[in-house]
Amino acid sequence: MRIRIINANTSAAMTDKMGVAALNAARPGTEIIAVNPASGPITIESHFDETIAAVGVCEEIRAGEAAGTDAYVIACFGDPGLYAARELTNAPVIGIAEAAFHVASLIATRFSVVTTLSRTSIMAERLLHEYGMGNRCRKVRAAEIPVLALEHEADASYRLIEAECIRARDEDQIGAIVLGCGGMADLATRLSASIGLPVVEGVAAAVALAESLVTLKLQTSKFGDLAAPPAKPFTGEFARYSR
Ligand code: 5HY
Repeated sequence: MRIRIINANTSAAMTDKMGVAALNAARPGTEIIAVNPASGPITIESHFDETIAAVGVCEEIRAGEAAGTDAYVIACFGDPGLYAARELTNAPVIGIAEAAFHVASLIATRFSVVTTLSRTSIMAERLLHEYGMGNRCRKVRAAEIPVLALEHEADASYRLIEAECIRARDEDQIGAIVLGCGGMADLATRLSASIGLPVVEGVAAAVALAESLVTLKLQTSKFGDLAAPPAKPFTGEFARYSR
């Protein structure tokens, strides 16, 4: 089966890292195609970034449809464009935040999220409520590092994330930690060994769930709101979406 991992930001180094994490999680024989939009924010650290990035995610779904794809993963922790993406394909589409929350809830009664910036914590909190996972999460914590620091200052970033994970373990009465950024895809094993708790990373969780849905022959429901969007004219820059 062929799974398209869509990093919603345009940092190619982060896309490559997610591709490796996805391949490590995938079953033998699963083909992983890791991509990012051609245009958009280099990182997603605001509501504005997220809104612009969602258009790029939709473009990558369209490209994936043309190439043939069995399942999609939206690899950004705000799950930008998730519902729009589901309208554009019959294949399953899984966001890394929703995958990580669900997987963590299967191995622990309560978990905490460790993300990059306090500013983006609100996105994880909003998704927890939207997905009905609010009562499973004790706390969304921020290590206070910009997303690009995960690439450029990897060692210092790791130490800050590890320190926040230790605080979560010691203060939150949790059984697991969810990493709240796609750029942390390479850190789960090392962190888990260091802090002694299961650490759930969304790219791997989403790949495993995507493979399961394909195996179960379950596709996105086209009954109701996830049916293809109604055909209509689009104007200006978005005229290419006219049908
Ligand atoms: C992410 N931003 O997963 C997010 C999440 C975050 O560029 N990729 C981004 O808040 O760090």
